[in-house]
Amino acid sequence: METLIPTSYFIDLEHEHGAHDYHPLPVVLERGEGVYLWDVEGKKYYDFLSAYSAVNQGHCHPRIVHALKEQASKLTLTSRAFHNNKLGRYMEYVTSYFGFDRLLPSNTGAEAVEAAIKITRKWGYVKKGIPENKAEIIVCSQNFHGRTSTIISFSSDPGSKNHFGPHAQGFITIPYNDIEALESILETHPHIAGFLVEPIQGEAGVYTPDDDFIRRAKALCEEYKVLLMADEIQTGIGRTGALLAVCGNCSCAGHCEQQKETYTRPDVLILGKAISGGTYPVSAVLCDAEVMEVLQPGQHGSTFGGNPMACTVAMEALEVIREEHLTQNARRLGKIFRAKMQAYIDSSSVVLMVRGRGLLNAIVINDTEESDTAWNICMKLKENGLLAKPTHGNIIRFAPPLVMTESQLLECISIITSTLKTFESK
Ligand code: IF1
Repeated sequence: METLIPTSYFIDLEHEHGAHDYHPLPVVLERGEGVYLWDVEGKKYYDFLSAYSAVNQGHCHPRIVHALKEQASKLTLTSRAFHNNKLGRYMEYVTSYFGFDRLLPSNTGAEAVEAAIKITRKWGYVKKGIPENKAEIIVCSQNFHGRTSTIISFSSDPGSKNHFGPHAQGFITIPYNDIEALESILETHPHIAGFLVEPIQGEAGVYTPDDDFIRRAKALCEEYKVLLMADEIQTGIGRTGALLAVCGNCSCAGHCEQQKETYTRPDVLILGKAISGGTYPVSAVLCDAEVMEVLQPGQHGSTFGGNPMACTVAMEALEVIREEHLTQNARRLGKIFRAKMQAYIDSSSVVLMVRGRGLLNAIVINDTEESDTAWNICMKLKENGLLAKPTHGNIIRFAPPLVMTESQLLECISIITSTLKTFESK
């Protein structure tokens, strides 16, 4: 029998030797399979965070792990100084999968957002005729697009932004879901190159905008010759019950006739997280040739961008989404989840509401942002075998892997509601 090393040992090591840039739940995980995680003491959990929607295909999906192992034993990295036999196929596969001409490969989500900002600015100068260094990009308050210095420059979260200045210029903030504010800025600011937006704001607390927000934003972008930049790093790859959150109500896993009505095609699509099934850092920027061609050799790149491992894993991970109908499963289970939670909320004093789309949902706890009620609920959920974490003080995000079955979901709903009951006022 292997000697069990206690949870505290691992936590203490991190505390003593690492940056304190997170406040994780006190659980130390060592194995994952599908919707399950196991900690170092052998306790089993349902994963209701999916590494912030990176593990849509479930932990250690056998097909993705096999692809990873195969490629790892052949060729992992060449850099872009030379070609490799996976990148071209990957570019063809992913551009066809999402319906765009060109793909820029990168590694983390923030890196892809940064690349999208560079492409959009240069498009503004070269194609729209914006005077050099005058390009502006509109963003939304309560946004989350990553942690790099440029990106936090337009964050509205003091914790993400303060004391990391001087901040980058060229960003204008409007309230989320406010079409009138967007139009007002477009009318009065001639140097706008892009509008960067999350189709659903994940970190802000799973804020779903009005159904026609993205469509109307796209129409305004067309009218004012501005690029619509959709950050689908968290909402993409089936998470919201559609291939992309900008697909609206269509639940197909590709491009179909039905989608034409509900699909709002962005000019710049930013992907990350689940594009690799959570097995390897992979992100991408997709756009049509007219936009991507502003990038010329030597003007962008990265050591690992487009490496054979990333390409191989991502193609398999996307194939799993399609072949296992995970988008459709997320749509169906999401409806069950919100209906069952609403039935509980109708007689709850602890939970104010449930909101979300597909399997990206959140509940709002009836307490202040500063309270630790949501945290305490998550601690109790952990004891009861389910892992979730608050996004802000009083909001708990629920985002299980899309491979979850209905019976597993019903068991999780039972764990969640029975745990919440212990917090109801007597
Ligand atoms: C953290 C949040 C989620 C993202 C969107 C870009 C990125 C993310 C919509 C950057 C990343 C992660 C980052 C991680 C926690 C998590 C997160 F809480 F930070 F905001 F999911 F909501 N666009 N989100 O959600 O991608 O560079 O991380 O690969 O930084 O704490 P990344």
